[in-house]
Amino acid sequence: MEKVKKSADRNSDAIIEWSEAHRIDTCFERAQKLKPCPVGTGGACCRICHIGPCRLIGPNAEEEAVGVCGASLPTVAARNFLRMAAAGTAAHSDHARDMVLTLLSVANEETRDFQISDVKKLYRVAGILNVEFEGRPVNDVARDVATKLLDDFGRQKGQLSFLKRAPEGTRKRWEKWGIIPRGIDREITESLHRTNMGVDHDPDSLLLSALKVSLADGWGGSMISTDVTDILFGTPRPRRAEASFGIFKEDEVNLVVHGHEPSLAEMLVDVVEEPDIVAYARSKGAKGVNLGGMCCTANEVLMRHGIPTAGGFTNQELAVLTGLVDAMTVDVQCIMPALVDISKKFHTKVITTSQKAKIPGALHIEFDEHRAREIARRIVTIAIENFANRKIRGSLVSDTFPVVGGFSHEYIEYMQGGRWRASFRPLNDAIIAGRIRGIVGLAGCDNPRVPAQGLHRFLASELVRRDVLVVSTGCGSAACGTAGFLTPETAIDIAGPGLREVCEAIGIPPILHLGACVDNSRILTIVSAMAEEGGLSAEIGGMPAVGIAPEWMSEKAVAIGCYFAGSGVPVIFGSESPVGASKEVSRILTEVWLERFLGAFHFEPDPEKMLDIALNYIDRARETLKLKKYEPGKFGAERVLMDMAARRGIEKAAKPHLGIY
Ligand code: MSK
Repeated sequence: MEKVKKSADRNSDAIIEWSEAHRIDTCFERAQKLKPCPVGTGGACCRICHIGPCRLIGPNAEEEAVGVCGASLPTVAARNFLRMAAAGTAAHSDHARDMVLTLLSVANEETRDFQISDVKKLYRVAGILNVEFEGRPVNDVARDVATKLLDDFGRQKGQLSFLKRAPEGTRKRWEKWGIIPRGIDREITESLHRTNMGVDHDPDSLLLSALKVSLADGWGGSMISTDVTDILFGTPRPRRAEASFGIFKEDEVNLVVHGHEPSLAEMLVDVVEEPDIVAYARSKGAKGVNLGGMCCTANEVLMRHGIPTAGGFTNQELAVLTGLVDAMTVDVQCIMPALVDISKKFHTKVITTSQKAKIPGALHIEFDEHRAREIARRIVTIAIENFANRKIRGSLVSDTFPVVGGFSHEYIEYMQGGRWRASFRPLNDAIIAGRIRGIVGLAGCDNPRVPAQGLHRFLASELVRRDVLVVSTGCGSAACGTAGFLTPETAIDIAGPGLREVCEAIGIPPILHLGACVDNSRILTIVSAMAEEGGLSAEIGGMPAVGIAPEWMSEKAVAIGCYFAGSGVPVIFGSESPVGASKEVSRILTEVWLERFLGAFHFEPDPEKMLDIALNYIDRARETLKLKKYEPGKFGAERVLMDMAARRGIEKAAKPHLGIY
């Protein structure tokens, strides 16, 4: 019988086999040994007070089971779900807050190690926030932008600044159902209060709050993080990079940046090239310092600098198992504490860098944006000095896959018409004509409880085969990247005929890597722009667009799913449902949310069924919009797509104005 693979990625699988042979446990073995709690999995465990924990189980649990206080199963499941959404929002938004504080300190010239890289983006955001920018010093504009964005965290009344970027129809639905978020921190606090013992017991009300707090993530924390990071470090445009464990070099110092916050990683990109640092590495017998990424910090520096990635969440321990990682910095979110133990079997230094995220046994060097370069140099020096300590050569994996990343929403607009005619018109027209069937956002984590990365790869390839344009973020992008899917050639190899034509005309892959998990906010911007462009739905709801997180595991994913569903995009999550114990809660997430917001939240572990649900939503939306029925290879009338030559012609002829590029 063929052995069931623990990871769909052949390089990961080779390292897992090596680890098993050497009796070193990784998340894959631990996932096998430690089965999920059958009560907690479906949301039937209430542990918000210490009369319990209460387990609401039994044949008629939905109708009859109650906790000691009388809380029903739907109440408990909805309350657990809201807490997940609130925690996810808190994580993204606290990351965003740090980015805004960095922008403020740059504007106030308290740090000279960072500058504003994208003044045009700063002006664009200033325009959205009604901050005057014409003729003013850049730092003054940046200070006002940062101050206004900080207000979004603590606002008590009113609404978040970026909500106005959503189409009017979408906003009206939020207003009707009372889910307009006021301030980010306020919504998180209120969610925790609501779910406290003895407060909100109405499942519908609790779930509306899950939408409200999650909108504060998507249109607040995540969108702020994306925009401010672009302002500080540059708005991404396509770059070539490499993916998988072969990025580690035998003859260079390998330093890995892992987590989510990009500021230290940005400084490291610069510092590893400093002549003194290179000379020091050479003095220790290495050819230089090779920077690589992991998880979403990787996505941030891949998108902006083409730094190679070793992969997503489930690859973090496997990177150490190569024996080639001299140091790994970890900031916040998705960092396995097991890294420290596994690193002790090798020589790798695990360096925690956030005051919020410490791990016993790790070296702690706290990042401070005011001393960014000094701290980055210290970390690189530690990595260099550790190069000579390599003792065990771990699993041998040497190949890499080419990747094209860097598709910001600004670049996607630009690539459809150049600097002077940037718009979403060609994309809308291609959808109208049936050349592109619809769009799927393939996002979220990879997971050791399924053949890791396998569901992402299956769905990505099956969707593009059926002419669905895929936009990917987070570890979904890593899964596609380490499969070699993130290249324009993928369009020729596997895309359906309509999508292939579009990709060939523009020169893009059929799977567009949009960035880190906070960059799911770019998808909100894209679907809003498509609605504004006309010809499809006038609001986000009703677009032939779906979100899928087939291997999700983080609470952040729940917040992302909720802000998509609340904005009008149906989402399908893999694995067992965290509210599966309650039929009523499952019904509200799917049927009731679909009716109210045109978005729905499904949980479906079977990837074939996920695909069917997604295509069904897309085809139903096409039908409702009275678009041409999708038939592979048969297209209706549409506008002519701009190829590169036509675009250059327009750019030469046009006069400059304040465009994005
Ligand atoms: S890192 S949240 S495992 S996408 Fe953003 Fe990956 Fe999921 Fe973490």
